[in-house]
Amino acid sequence: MKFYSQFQRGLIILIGSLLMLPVASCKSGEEKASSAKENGVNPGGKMEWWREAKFGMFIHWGLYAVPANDYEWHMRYQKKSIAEYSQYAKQFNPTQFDADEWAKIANEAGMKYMVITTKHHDGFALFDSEASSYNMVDATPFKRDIVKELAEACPKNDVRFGTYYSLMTDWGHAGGAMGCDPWDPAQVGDLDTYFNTIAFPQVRELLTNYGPIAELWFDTDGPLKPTPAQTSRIDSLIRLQPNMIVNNRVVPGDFNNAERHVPAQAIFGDWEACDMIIDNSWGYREYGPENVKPLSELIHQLIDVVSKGGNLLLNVGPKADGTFPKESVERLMGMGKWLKINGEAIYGTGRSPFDYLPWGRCTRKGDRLYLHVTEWPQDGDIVVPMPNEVLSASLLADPSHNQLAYETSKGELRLQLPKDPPDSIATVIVLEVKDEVQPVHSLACNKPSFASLDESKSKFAVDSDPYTYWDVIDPKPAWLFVDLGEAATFNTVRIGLSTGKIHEFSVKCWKNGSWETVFSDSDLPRGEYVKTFPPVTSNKVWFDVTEFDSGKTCRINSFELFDAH
Ligand code: JFZ
Repeated sequence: MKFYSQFQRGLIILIGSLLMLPVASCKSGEEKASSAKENGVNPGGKMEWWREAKFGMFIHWGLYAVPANDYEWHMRYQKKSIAEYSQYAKQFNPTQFDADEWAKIANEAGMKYMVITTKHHDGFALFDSEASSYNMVDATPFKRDIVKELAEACPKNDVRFGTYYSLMTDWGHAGGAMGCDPWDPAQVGDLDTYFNTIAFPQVRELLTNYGPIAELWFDTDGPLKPTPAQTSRIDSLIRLQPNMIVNNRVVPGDFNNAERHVPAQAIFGDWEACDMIIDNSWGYREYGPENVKPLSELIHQLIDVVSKGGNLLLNVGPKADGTFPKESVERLMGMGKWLKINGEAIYGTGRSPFDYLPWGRCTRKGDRLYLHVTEWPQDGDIVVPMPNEVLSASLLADPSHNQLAYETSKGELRLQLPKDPPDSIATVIVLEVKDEVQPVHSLACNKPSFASLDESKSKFAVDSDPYTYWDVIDPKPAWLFVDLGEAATFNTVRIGLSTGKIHEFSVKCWKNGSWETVFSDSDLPRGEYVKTFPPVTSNKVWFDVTEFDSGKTCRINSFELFDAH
């Protein structure tokens, strides 16, 4: 350890002990038992069905299904000209496409809505468009309006219909690729002209010709944002469908978005995670069995997202012949089967009052807690960190509601489970409890903190908001220090990284006048990282980041400590 950092640490501890910084309370205290309230949003309005729905189908389909490599970014990755890439339209003849079949699969999977790429970045529209003949009806031998057929089939199958539209990016029309570097002279043009002649008219077509649009998912391939004038044009288009829910990627929308990772912490407000069944590809590409995510991973992700207050939009990339990859259908049927039994613990539920549970996740509806046990306990017991009186405890899958044995002591509930899990992927226990369940947060929540750089941001790693962050920046080692005040016992560290690469890191605690290493580890994954260790008791914790990619932003959204068992 270099003298410099030792010295700095001593100084920080001194300052930390001297300054009794005002600390905002993590307890909101008045979390009421309604899904909207638990998720930190106002009940009612157009979001209601969406908050109940929890699970939707994302579909990425377009010309890129023909080459079936480099997925939906094929055109840009291969630097194909518009003239070259548009040749795929002549081969795009999905004779096996059956809108009713797709909607039926979504329904059987337990999905309540569908969002399809009506036009992705390549600029090719799956719908009949007056604004551009580069569309399914005018440019392919198939000549059918995919969007119309799905918009009609979805409601018949109890699935709401939504549209994805790449608004800021269109590599297939002049001006639409100005947000990235155009690679074909035919792409060069004026962005405003593209908006006025292609994007805005097409969005108008989508919002007027296809009945109610449940969700509109605007996209961009980069950082390009609309100007205020463009935003007001977009707003007036959105008003064509006042009940439509809009994502926030391009304009300030109705919900937040988490793409291909679930943050470690729960998110307040309405949010949606999107992810894929076949790894690393939204649009269809050739894949191997190792690319298909296991059913357990997909079910766990759905539970994780819902327990953190969000919806999951799970992607299918159909093949050029119009069918879903068979493994995708298998996984979807598996999810539907699980939801048929356990749907009560998903639909219409709100986020967990417990920020971390070592054996699984929790969702909540009214005075009911749903415990989703994903790690079946070796000793047969699970602990719920609450003192509430239990009125009933049974397995959700058990129609006779046989009561589980439990005991309460020291403010905790200990439930005795059957020896073997009734469902090896996730078994749900329904608890009916008296009184409101109080939230249990990280021991580090809103405690005074310091960091190497950027000092002013360290508090964002220990607040309860996963959207705020502390960026790990040079010089190395970068570090974050948390002063717990009173000594606390903890056996779990959870870290949420959203971007960048952290190669080497360790957590230390202050013990008998020196820093003791609690653990060291390498390759911090994106999303949720959890490390458990024998309980340690300390009042000061140090998170050291010794090796990281300085070139790319390494963003720590959360650093949490729990005493979990
Ligand atoms: C975009 C598209 O480029 C991609 O092809 C796909 O459609 C996906 C769902 O959305 O990709 C993004 C957009 C935003 C982020 C990451 C990938 N982001 O904000 O992290």
